[in-house]
Amino acid sequence: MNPFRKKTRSNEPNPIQGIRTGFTVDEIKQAFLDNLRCGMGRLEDIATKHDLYFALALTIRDRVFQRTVESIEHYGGADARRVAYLSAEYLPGPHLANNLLSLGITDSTREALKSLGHDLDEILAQEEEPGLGNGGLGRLASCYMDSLASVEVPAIGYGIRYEFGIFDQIIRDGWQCEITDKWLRNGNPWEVARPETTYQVKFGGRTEGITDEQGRFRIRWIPETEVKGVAYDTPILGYRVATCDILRLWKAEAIESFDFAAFNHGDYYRAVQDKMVSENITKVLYPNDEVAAGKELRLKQQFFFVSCSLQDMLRIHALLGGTPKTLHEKWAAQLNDTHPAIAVAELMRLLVDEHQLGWEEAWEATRATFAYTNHTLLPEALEKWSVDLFGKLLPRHLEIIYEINRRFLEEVREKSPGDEARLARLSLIDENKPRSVRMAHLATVGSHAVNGVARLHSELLKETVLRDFADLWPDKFRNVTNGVTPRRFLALSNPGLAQLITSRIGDGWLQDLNQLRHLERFVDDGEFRQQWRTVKLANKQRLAALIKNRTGITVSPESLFDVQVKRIHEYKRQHLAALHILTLYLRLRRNPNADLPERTFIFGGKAAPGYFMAKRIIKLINAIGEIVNNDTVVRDRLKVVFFPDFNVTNAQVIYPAADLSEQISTAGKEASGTGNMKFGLNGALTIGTLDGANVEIREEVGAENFFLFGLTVGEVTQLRARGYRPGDYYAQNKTLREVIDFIASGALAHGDAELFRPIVENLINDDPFLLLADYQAYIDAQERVSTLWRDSSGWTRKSILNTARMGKFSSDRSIRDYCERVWKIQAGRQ
Ligand code: NBG
Repeated sequence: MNPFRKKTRSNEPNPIQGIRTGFTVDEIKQAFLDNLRCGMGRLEDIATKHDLYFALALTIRDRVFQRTVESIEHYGGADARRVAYLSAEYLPGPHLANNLLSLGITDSTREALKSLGHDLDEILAQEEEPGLGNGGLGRLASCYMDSLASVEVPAIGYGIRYEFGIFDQIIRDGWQCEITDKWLRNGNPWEVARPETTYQVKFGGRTEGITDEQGRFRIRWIPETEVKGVAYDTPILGYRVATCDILRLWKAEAIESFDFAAFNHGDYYRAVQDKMVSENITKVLYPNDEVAAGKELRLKQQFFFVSCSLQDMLRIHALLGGTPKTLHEKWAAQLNDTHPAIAVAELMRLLVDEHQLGWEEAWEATRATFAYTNHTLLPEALEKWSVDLFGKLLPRHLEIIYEINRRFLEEVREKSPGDEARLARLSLIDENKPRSVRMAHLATVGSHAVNGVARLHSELLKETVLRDFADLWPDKFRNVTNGVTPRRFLALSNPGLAQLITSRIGDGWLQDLNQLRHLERFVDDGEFRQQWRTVKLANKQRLAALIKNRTGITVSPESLFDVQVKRIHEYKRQHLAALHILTLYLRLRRNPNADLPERTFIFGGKAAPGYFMAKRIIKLINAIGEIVNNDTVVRDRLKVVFFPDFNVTNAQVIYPAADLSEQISTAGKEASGTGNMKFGLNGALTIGTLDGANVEIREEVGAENFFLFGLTVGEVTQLRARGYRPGDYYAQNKTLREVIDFIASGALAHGDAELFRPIVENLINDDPFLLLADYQAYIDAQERVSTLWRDSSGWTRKSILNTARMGKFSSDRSIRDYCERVWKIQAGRQ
């Protein structure tokens, strides 16, 4: 019997009313008071901000869980295939405001609280966001969870419940300092522990061949250690629909009984040590963005969460009446980059070793279950694990990978006999010392579909990193351009603009972002333009206040807000923007009357703690800020701000305030970018290269509404082939030379010429990301920005058009694309 199946079915999203789950002002008010007393044990008069936040979170959680249960009942009965999104990272942002929005009770909640003398916004500000990811990849996973629920696809997002997420960044003396992220310190009202939904995960040891009771030869894995994974569920509500999906994160715990022997012998410490070692697995997120860590603990994390998730999927499948062989009929599992790629070998192990399937049928089910999304072409991010480490930690999986490889290369040999070079390129094992397992190859071979995250990236993927695979299986490759959720990144972040838009075209855009096109009717409406500018100005005032609060710097909301927020990476070229600022600075120093519009440069982003150049780029930006912001000649014309601790919460204030969006990576390096979409949605104009999704953004908004500059991918390749000599650009471009000499002089470092020497020498002698080659084109494009900025209504017109034409970049569209092109699932309730 299917335990999920509902006896009676109601399509009413919220059939239960009353104080526990009702939506009226009075019901919310009473529930909040009840939770303060019965949930928190607090008298209202002495309740702290945290008490108020928690009581409200519990109140809203009841209303969310009401839908969770309804959803489980509904989809338990449906024959629908469900999605398992496997991702080592998630960046959901604060939950409370988003849940209010999804339920449609923001206003009634505000009113309920107001009647009690409390301010909703103050309470919302209490929430600490789960920083369980590094950057774009983790945030994309959360946008996709939001959209899966909103377009009504049953799904579980599987991941890791890191006790410490991405570090908090503070800036001290211009340098980044990392502070441990204790996000769970005040408790987390949004998760429910499921102490009975647990799985055992094995590590290390050895394998042996045995003959089972039926006389069949089998492999048994005798592990060295075992840990337990415990499920923690967070409900992810769809916007204004009955569907509620689940984010299921695994926490590692010791298997209590495991070291009983030590305990019994009085070695209490050893027994406890075992517990500590087990729990270490989910202790902390690796803070590297796009760099493979290569650490044993990281491989443990990957295997740990994948093994728990697959065991969970098989259990749910069995509950629904399925057999292991038909897993793919009920589950579509998406590998978010190669971090969960070990799933291919683990599912094979579970099917063959534990469920006694034959190799062929297991392989068929495995391939039909998985699809793989590649998120980067950067060589340093392509995961490889040394065969030694792999064999030590996962001896059975290494055997399975060898067997997958043997059969795969056999197939290749048949198609291209004698082509040994091709075999070596395709192999799952890189034979160069130290021998290693290529995770992207494992993911590609073990999946029925492989996609990149923007059109250009998907093309380059087929031409470079996975070229031989694309030759072999052209039909396996497709593109799904990334998207972002308009709920969080427009409705929640920018309520002023959301209201203005809705006042003109209704609120259908929240579920169908293409409806923003209707705004085009108003581009020449003077009143509308004025309202558009008023909203932007208010958003800039809000950000200016936050900047003042966080950095002490005063910026003018009237100035052009020129913003670059993203992880700090050389390929993203924050230092190219720095060269531009210094160009303007030196120009103004020479000619204080130069006609330059007032600009505020705002940077934000974390650097991996071990990334030397990235950390020095942060210092450079802060050093420029110190000079520029304190220079009496220049400081009312230019301001430079490094906004500390860029995260989802801060992003929600920054994107709506931007006039100009900096998307200036070296062509071919940024797989997609998603910040570019969030800026555009909030009416910023983009200055950018033909890279990632910029290409499609420009296509959508129109070339005349986008500031394009720089070498194309083809030109980059040609330039490198000819032999790139950055020194020539330095020698030939006087302004560029002055800027670089200025940095080299030590003028930004109180005379210390050493501080930025690594950056200067890197640029002049090597410049792997072609800053010097793109410098002049960038400066010229920035001139065009300044010219347009002086024409305020011309700028506003383009700003409106940018927002109006961002429909394609909704993550709802991306999820529908995945449903159609990859998962073969129909969105929407049947
Ligand atoms: C990042 C890319 C971005 C892209 C996000 C989401 C990794 C490995 N890749 O360009 O650099 O937008 O993924 O797809 O983090």
